[in-house]
Amino acid sequence: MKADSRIVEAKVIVTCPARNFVTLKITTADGLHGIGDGTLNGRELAVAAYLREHVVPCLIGRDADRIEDTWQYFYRGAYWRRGPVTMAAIAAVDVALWDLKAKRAGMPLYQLLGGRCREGVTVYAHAGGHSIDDLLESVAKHVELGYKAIRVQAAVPGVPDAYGVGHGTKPYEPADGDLPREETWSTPKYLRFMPKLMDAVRTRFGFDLALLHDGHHRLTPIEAAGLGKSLEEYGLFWLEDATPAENQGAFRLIRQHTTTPLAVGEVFNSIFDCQRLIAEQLIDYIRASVTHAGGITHMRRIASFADLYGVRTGSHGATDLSPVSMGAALHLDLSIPNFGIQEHMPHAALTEEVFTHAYSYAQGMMHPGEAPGHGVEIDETAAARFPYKRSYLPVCRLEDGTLHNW
Ligand code: KDG
Ligand code: MG
Repeated sequence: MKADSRIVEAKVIVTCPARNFVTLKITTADGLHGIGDGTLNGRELAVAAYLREHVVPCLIGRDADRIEDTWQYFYRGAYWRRGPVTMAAIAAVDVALWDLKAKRAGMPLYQLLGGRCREGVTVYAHAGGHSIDDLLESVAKHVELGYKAIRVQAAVPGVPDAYGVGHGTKPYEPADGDLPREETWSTPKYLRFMPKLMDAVRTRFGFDLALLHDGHHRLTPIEAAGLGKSLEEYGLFWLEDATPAENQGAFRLIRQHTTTPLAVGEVFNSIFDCQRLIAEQLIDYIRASVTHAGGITHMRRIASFADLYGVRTGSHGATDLSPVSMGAALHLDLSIPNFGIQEHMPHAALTEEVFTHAYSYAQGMMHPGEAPGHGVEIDETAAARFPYKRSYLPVCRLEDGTLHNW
């Protein structure tokens, strides 16, 4: 069949198999298709409408092979640049086009991106517990599964809702409210508890295991500096999102006080969100993701820029990024020189009924597989069985009722 890469259809699929996902499926005149993820947790329908109302009409008739030009068309051409909704929509288009191009070439995406730089993608898992003992059991389970890097989070004594701990026996899933649930937080209690937690984990598991921790934006810069300092002896792989990063200069203060490696960026949507953080070497890992930072095209730019300054990638990979995002991320991770680590939070069984994938996990590493494209497909009939369900992330308040960063 003669290749004809004109786009004839672009469909937005919203589905909720265990949680909400927004998928864009682009089909070309010669019958090939590619899919991209545009999921923005708690704001899914904003991206779906942006795609349907403003992007899809411009896609029809365009040449799917012109990936960079299409990226520029929707970024530069729209006049209104950046922002999570815009950049997730651009990402959905971009990843679908890379998927299409790799399928057309008959090769896995990582080959098109330059080939592999390593044997596989080292991933970190999430361990969490309602107490330190509970957390240690969760770490032990993940060690048994072969993980060499583990994020540790536990309930903080006296704090009803610490970040990263599931409710009851349910797996951790924060977007659980028809309206935002309100959580309560105490920074002093958390700061007193953290060295005890790390000490318990190191005492039981030694220093070979890479340990990560997510502060989830709850600290001021000076509090974050203190935490980094108090955890230095435990040799963390990284301390994540220690303080909000709208003010990139805030990280200078943390850096001046501690050698604990710093990771930030899961909420970033543009290279300009991390320009200063990277150029001034204020962080060690950039956590931007393919879905929230403009797709493979923009993530490659961020990674190349980071490489100039010795900053490595550590992409966000929570379950609110669809398997399409995970597939695309793994191809990127495999193909760039300055890959650091990839987050791996396995999707629910229901999610995997809708999304099939070529990627796999074994012994602490993932591989994107050898299927042409990014290797992830959506079963539209299965997707239709799970209609959208409004779900919000929680909001967070301090003990005196002040609204805080969740
Ligand atoms: O949408 C919010 C989640 O993706 C976020 O809370 C997960 O912080 C997170 C992480 O590091 O995976
Ligand atoms: Mg995080």
